[in-house]
Amino acid sequence: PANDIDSLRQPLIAGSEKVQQQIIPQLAELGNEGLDVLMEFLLKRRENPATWIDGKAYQVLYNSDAPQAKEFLRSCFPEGIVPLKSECGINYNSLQQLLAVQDFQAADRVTIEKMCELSGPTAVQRKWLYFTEVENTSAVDLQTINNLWLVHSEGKFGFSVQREIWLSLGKNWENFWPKIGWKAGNTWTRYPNEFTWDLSAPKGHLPLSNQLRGVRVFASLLSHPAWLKNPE
Ligand code: UYC
Repeated sequence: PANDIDSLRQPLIAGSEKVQQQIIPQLAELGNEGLDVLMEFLLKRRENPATWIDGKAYQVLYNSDAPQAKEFLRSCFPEGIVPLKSECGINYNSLQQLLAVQDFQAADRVTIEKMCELSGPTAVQRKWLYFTEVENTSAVDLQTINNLWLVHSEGKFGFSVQREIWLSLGKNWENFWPKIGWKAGNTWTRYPNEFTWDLSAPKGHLPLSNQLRGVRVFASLLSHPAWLKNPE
């Protein structure tokens, strides 16, 4: 195992994302010494914004029973690897924890709830948003939610991913829906069972945004100035 570890450490640090993606699960299988390499890796990279590669490494540690991994996360990353910044005093720990265990369905529900919380008590009670509320939503908070999704989904899920696809299609909704797996032919994908709640889903499949009341809310979300700034 010592040899295995040494032959994996270097490409983990210096390899392409594709190489790193393959090495992380291999390290996970090597027990405590593999976990040590992943901890060292996360610490080295902590000054930089977390990427989905950091997310993969973090998830291995988060989902490990090893006491050393638990202790490491408790002392170095008690709130995960994405800074949970909020301008509205909102706590994103529950979203972070659900995404860390890849419970995308529960994370999607919490995302809808947090989006309502961001807009205030009337939206919380209503359980859905007006597009004017979305326009006034904090960019910092939207970036936090988005970064959590990105980092814990191999960069596959998140509003900014949906926005890129939407823009690439000239904002054409009818082309957009099938692309992200929300519609097939004339048939909307049925909530919740027909959606794909794992990484085999098409890019941009999650988070969901109920289209029952029209596309204006979603259009506002994808046009929000939050996506013009580089996420920190
Ligand atoms: N649902 O079909 N959706 C719900 C989606 C539509 C409907 C929730 C997404 C089409 C009803 C979420 C799609 C439609 C309810 C989503 C989708 C429809 C409901 C839970 C593909 C019928 C019960 C959160 C675009 C043709 C609630 C919430 C209600 C719920 C998401 C029906 C996350 C992405 C047009 C009847 N659907 N939704 O908002 O309000 O309740 O009656 O988008």
